[in-house]
Amino acid sequence: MDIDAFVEKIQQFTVETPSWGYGDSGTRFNVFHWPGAASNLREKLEDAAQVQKVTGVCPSVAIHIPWDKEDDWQTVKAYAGQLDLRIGAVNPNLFQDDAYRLGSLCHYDKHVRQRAIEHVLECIQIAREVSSDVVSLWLADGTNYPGQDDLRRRRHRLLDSLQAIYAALPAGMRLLIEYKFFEPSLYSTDLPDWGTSLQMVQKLGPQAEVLVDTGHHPLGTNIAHIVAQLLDEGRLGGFHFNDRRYADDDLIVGSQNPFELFCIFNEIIGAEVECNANANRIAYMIDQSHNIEPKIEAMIQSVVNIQTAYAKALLVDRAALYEAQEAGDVLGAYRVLQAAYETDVRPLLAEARVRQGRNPDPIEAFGASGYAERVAQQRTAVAGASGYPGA
Ligand code: RM4
Ligand code: MN
Ligand code: MN
Repeated sequence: MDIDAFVEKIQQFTVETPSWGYGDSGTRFNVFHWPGAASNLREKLEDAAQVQKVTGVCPSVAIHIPWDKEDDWQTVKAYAGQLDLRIGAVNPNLFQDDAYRLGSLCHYDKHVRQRAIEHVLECIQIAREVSSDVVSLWLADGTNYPGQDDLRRRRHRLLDSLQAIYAALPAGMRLLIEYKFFEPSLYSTDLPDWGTSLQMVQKLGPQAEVLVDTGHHPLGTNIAHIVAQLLDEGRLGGFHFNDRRYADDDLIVGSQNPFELFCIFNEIIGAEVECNANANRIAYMIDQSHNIEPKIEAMIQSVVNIQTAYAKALLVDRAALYEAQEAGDVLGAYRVLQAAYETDVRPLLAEARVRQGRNPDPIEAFGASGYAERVAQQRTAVAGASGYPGA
């Protein structure tokens, strides 16, 4: 690949940042206030605009309802536009309500299920109003004890609820269904893995796809393999990128296992060069929460780490890889990947930024802008303003 083509690919590859990554968040034990952390959607969008300014590849922001709920979505849409942003995925919240103690879409009580369905329908309406084409769904549903509820009946309720939601999707809007193997439920989770999500989306129809959150698997799971299978089924809707060491740690993307991220992109680019149609409509989103690190810088660092993994995967010599694979040359094939992974792509990424008139180092550019100090002075902490769990 020549440098112009490479730079163009880097510039076209976009990543969505989450509104909730800009607000205060916490652990199970405390929510730590960060000086200047955004406390409303307007401020979150302003912060996201800084990330876009220094990276040039983050033009959209995912929102979470009701954390980001506003009365006038046209004004929100216009404000995002003024900041050179648009609203991306709309995330319903089916976990922070006392009614959902025993579940939402899978609850035994049809009134609770109906309430949850209506909330998602409201999110579909919001997505229409802000011209977003993605609604992404994560459920906290599950059980804690054997026998607590009938697992097959829960599955039937889940499918019924999802069908009611799917029926309300306008043309062109996608419903992304996220899975997570445990937490908050500890005995069974209604959408625990990619297989369950895939079965649900296949039953629903072509506008439903699977969302892979990289922090939502048992330790040791090969996520790149899951990605390959979803691509092959044409059902890989998007990602929630973050990194983890133990559970759903929501750490800076690529900070713990950058090689895993590279292997994921290797599957995607491998599919893309073979003209897999799914590979070109993946929603790349970050889902991370910062407790001890500066939020905007952490978001920029994640974007840079994603770009790095993507760039390295672009450099894989596909012909050599194919040849080695077809010859059963195990070490040769591995060395093709290793050669790409060990390439220092920082000068190439810097070149892509410079060609767009940006600072080659986005973190440095953000630091030099003085924005973090400015908002730390101007913004006052609002108690309970965070939307993040535990907050
Ligand atoms: C979940 C999941 C969802 C996110 C919530 C806050 O673990 O990752 O995507 O919206 O956390
Ligand atoms: Mn997620
Ligand atoms: Mn999560």
